[in-house]
Amino acid sequence: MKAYFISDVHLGLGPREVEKAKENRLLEFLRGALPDTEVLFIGGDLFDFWFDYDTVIPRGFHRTLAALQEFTDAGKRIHYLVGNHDCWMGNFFETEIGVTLHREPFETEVQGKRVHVHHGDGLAENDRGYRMIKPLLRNPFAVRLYRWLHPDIGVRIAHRTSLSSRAYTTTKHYGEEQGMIRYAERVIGEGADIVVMGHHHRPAFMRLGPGVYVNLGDWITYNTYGEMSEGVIELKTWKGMEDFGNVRRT
Ligand SMILES: [Mn+2]
Repeated sequence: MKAYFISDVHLGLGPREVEKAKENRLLEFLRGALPDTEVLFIGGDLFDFWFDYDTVIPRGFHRTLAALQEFTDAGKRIHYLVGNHDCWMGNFFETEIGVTLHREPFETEVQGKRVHVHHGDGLAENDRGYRMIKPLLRNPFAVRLYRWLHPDIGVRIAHRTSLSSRAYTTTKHYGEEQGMIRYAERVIGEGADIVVMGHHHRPAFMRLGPGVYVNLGDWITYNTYGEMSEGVIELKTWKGMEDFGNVRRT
């Protein structure tokens, strides 16, 4: 049985046709992985924006939601760590789909290894601005206020904000990967075996002392995923997509 890891699919990011094609790739991956999955990890930003109301969920992603449901229906666990784009999640994924939702980085044991999962946001040394904004974005009062907007209006605003937040973060990429590696070194020093992140949208696989740092890349450009079996993690490129030079296997 295997553990699979994906991150940064950003469903809903682009034009309809691009998103449909991306979701098709993701669904094919998920359906292929399902039979031998023991646990599926989602490292954040599965959606470019997500907000669930008490009675309403966003349209456009029902096929992905159903595919995830198939995992939990089959008794497979899903660990979903929210990213900076899907951090306004309510309880839909927990109560309806049955995923284990994490709002903070977490560590869990998989196949006898300590796996540490962090989305990767807020680790850049020079990103003090984002670190100040982050608690505000997650402020429960702001979320409650937002809930009162009509979904058609709220989602439109969020999409615009999400785009500007991306423009902001892409200009702030300096030092981001160094910050991630430094963080990975620290938690490996504290006993983690495998540190998994996303957010950077660039796949990476690095041995750091006794541990491994894996950046899962994204499903916008790279279509990369982690596959762990018998305690060994590999970073792979989804079939049919070009292999990238820095995607390595152990
Ligand atoms: Mn992100």
